[in-house]
Amino acid sequence: MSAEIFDKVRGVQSEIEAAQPQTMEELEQFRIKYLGSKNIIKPLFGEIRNIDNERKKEFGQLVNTVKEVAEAKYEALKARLESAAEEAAASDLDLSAPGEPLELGSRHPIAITMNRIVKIFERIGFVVADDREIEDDWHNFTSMNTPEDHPARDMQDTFYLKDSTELLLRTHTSPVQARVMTRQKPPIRIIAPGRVYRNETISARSHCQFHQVEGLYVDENVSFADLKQTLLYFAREMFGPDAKIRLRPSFFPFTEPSAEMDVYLGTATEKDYRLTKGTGWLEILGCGMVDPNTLEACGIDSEKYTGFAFGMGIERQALRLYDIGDIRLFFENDVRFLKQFASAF
Ligand code: 2NL
Repeated sequence: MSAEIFDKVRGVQSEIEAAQPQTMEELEQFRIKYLGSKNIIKPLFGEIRNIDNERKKEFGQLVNTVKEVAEAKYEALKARLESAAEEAAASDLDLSAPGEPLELGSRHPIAITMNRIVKIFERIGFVVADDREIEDDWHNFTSMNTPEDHPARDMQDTFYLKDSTELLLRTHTSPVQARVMTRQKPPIRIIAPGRVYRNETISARSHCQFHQVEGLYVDENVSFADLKQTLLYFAREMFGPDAKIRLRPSFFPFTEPSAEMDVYLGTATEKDYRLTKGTGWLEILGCGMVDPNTLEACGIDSEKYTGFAFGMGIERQALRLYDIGDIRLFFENDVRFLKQFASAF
């Protein structure tokens, strides 16, 4: 009786050793038969009760060996079939095929325009200043001589952070300059480009986020003549050597006197006629002499120092530069729009 059962177990072992699964499917059949939950080795362990006592140990070892042989064979076959599959996949690789093209990005038209403006001022000694977009009420409004009841401070016009009357999204880059003035003594000659926010209904002409470049020059004896000459230089660099400018009286809380500057484009082309509403003049920035209240708020002696400041919106100039009809295109990031702008900046 014992000998017969021994032979049966050895038969299973030979069967395992002879098996030649060629595919993952055949290997799975092998696994189910010898290692699965209903495998044919398991019941062999039960046969031990039919074995003569003196051979029980030998039998147990034999069945264990068969089980180990099945496990080892399965692992080896699995590794071999997997690496064969990888090799097959690798042989599909055609090293002579042309590579995927590396798409080169391009600058955003707002960045191109902003960089152009910044470079013009850098050439005459202005240094770029940068700071946070989430500002406090003091740096955005109070230091800028903007009274409590000014409409710009209204919840309707400015984005305040949730549950806060103190923190807001800056409405201009002036707080960057306020921060420089509070920590640095004159002479100060800085340019502050950046993103700003206003709570406005989005349309083709206006958006709740836009970009600004502001400039500030504070020193002894800075005059309105310095402001005017600096802006004339800017207009000639930006619009060509024949550019003409005019200053119209205006009002800003943070400057006194204040002015708005127009550049003469003429009406020769249909585009210039349309942009200037037939006048030839295009409004491009606001400016003025820094209000003494603003200098004092930022810790600068307004008896000793004076300064000029100016601010301009970028979107409107970019719309003009590239003849774009809708401001929303700047913020949608549609690649078909963006890839039309190439620039060295
Ligand atoms: C506009 C007008 C302006 C300023 C911005 C300024 C900054 C400091 C002190 C005083 Cl730190 N003024 N900035 C001055 C005049 C006009 O912007 O229409 N911007 C789009």
